[in-house]
Amino acid sequence: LLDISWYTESMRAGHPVPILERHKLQEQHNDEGEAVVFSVPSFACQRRITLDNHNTIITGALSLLAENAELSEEDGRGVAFRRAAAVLKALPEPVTCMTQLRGLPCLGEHSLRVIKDILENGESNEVESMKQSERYKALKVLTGVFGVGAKTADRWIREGIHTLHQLRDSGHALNRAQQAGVEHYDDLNQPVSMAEADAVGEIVEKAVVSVLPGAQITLTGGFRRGKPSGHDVDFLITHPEEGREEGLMSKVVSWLESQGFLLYHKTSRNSYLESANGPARPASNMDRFERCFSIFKLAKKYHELGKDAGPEETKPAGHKPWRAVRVDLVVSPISQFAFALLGWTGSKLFERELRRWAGQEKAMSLSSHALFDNKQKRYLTATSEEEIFGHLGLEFIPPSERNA
Ligand code: DCT
Ligand code: MG
Repeated sequence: LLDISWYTESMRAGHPVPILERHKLQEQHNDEGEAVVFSVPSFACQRRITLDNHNTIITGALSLLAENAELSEEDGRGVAFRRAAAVLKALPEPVTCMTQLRGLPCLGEHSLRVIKDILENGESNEVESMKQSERYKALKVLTGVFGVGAKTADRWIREGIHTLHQLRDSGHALNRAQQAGVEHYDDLNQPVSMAEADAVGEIVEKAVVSVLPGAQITLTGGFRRGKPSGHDVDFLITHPEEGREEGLMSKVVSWLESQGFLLYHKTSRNSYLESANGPARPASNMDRFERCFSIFKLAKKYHELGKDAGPEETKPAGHKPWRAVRVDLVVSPISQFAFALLGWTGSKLFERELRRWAGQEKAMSLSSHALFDNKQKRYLTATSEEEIFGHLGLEFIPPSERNA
């Protein structure tokens, strides 16, 4: 017989219980007769993960370990910690003892040790000392420069460069992206608000309809998932008539540049999902799918002028009437739009897990261009995200619940 008092209690306390979990949770007591043993499906794309998280101390610690692994180019370890964090994010209430975690997927020995430490001592020793380490601090500072990845940062650290001052004094030749990154360092390391994302959206919309009437833009990335802030603003651009989007990116970029909105831009063929999945897109569309990494010059609103960074002001950037904001633009033909939308909405782990699900459970290859059925040897088309989840045999998860 099921005891679901924990469930009604958390509902009463205003904690939404993920729908998918509701019927999958084994509502039971542990030996002490109190806490619930949780149950969570193995793939993050089977879970509904909203932004309200009942285990922020644990997920924060695991995310820091993931970040540190990624910055040290240990991607396997990074993914393992991300997966562990995403399991904790799915729990309907705070964890109080280790027995509640029995049988949960993706919790390796290392993650369990960290969780135990937090439950017993309120924080993780390992994470606290990592945060204080010179190497971690230097990696954060250097990879905080737009255009600097883990490899470059590591090389510089081995040369004794730990700060921006030391980088400047080192005489290293920086590429165009890195120069822009150093120049706009403070702005780019300050989170972008939803209001700023909207302001950028208005500009991009104006650019897009000016150069191609009928073209449409969609806000993707974290803001589409309902995040209140982000490190950049992501947009997907398309046109309802197949083929009309060809050549659109360069026109949009020229318009933005002529109006003085761009501090930096670099356009490339989009390819971030291809390497892991092979040729999961029709070759004929290769040259149509473009991505532009840019830095916008965004005018500050009247009330923001003079106050600059707000209450926690660290380094006043003078009273300049604008700030630099990272913006990613992607153009997709309408035939691939649903795949592009799903691929660019994230989160990164949710996307990774969707692709892993497709490959391991369905013998399909998913990218932000297409879905290929390896058994039927054909592409499965879709005009909506719902259809793609359907092809994959997954319950549809709306963007606000993809915050794995
Ligand atoms: N994406 C992905 N894999 C990558 C890069 C991007 O799946 N290697 C997808 C997932 C999110 C989306 O593109 C946008 O990427 P980001 O802007 O890096 O992520 P975000 O969720 O928007 O995070 P933030 O709010 O910090 O911008
Ligand atoms: Mg983003």
